[in-house]
Amino acid sequence: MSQSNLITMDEFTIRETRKFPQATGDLSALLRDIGLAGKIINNQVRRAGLVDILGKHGATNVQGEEQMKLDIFANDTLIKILKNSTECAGIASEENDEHLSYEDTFSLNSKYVVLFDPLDGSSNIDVNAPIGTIFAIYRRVSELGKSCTEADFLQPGNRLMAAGYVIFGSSTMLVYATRLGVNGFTLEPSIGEFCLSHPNMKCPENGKIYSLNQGNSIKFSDGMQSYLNYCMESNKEEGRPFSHRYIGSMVADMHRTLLKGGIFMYPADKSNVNGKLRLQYECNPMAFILEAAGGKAVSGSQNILDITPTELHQRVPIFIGSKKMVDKVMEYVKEHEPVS
Ligand code: P6P
Repeated sequence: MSQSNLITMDEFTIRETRKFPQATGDLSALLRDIGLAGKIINNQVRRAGLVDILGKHGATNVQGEEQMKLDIFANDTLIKILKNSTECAGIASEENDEHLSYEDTFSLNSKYVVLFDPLDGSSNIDVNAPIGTIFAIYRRVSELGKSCTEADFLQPGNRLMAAGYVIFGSSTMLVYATRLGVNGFTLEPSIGEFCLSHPNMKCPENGKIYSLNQGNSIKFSDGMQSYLNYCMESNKEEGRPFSHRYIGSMVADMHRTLLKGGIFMYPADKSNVNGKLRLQYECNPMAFILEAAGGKAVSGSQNILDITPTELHQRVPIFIGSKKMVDKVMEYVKEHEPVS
């Protein structure tokens, strides 16, 4: 594609805004700011190994997970960029115990809040496997002109205005969803812009790839065990219908699922009764994206987007991807244990 045909993310979001005369362009500006943070983080990720940015930071986060230097860099970058944005009233991050309200006049009068996992999959950093930033954008429920409240960050996923991720993989892409659909933008390094490369992304209704950490299977419920047996038994038939793929980086596993179809699962198990992944800045944004692309996302007992959050860092089980595959695994889960 010649550079004259490139549509940058800014041009695209402005065009989308023009479809709605009453739209103010604030969301487009916020997405631009998140894109800027993504480019800055990308710069460090691409040079990891050459600069003193690899390895452990020497502290743990609220989850009790060891923080990597790049985790901290990504978190600090997002906090700074969104503080300088004129569209963000405050943030909540996987790396921060509490939400953060920006107190300058612009921010106090901004109508959006952003939740993010600044660098998901960071255990993959040192082995050069794909990692990513996940973000979720809500309209604040607290009063304009005043500080954000916790309620701004405990909204259900069905109240999301937009959600997306930046994947630092073989190329760097920003994928975001609004209620209008899902679009993907690839970073063109020569001009430093995210350019439209995957318009109107749709998740295939069915797929052949199941993605989960099989190492946990001994702790899975009978329903999950029976589903895995179904996948492996099916492979004895003519023409293997299933492949197992698991990168251990949610953004990478979800990007593949969105593009190729399949199902990603992080179920509850005997030692993690709520699974591992966090509702507000991992499961809800991914569920919003996949449902906007025609996929499905459930916790087992309900749609992810309908869960009313009670804690900022709460975890939920997740089954997400091609609608028919999610329905199939739920048949097994519900057959063996009527979910609450
Ligand atoms: P496990 C990365 O730490 C992460 O939060 C997700 O990106 C990933 O899907 C999951 O945890 C991997 O967890 O237990 O399989 O290592």
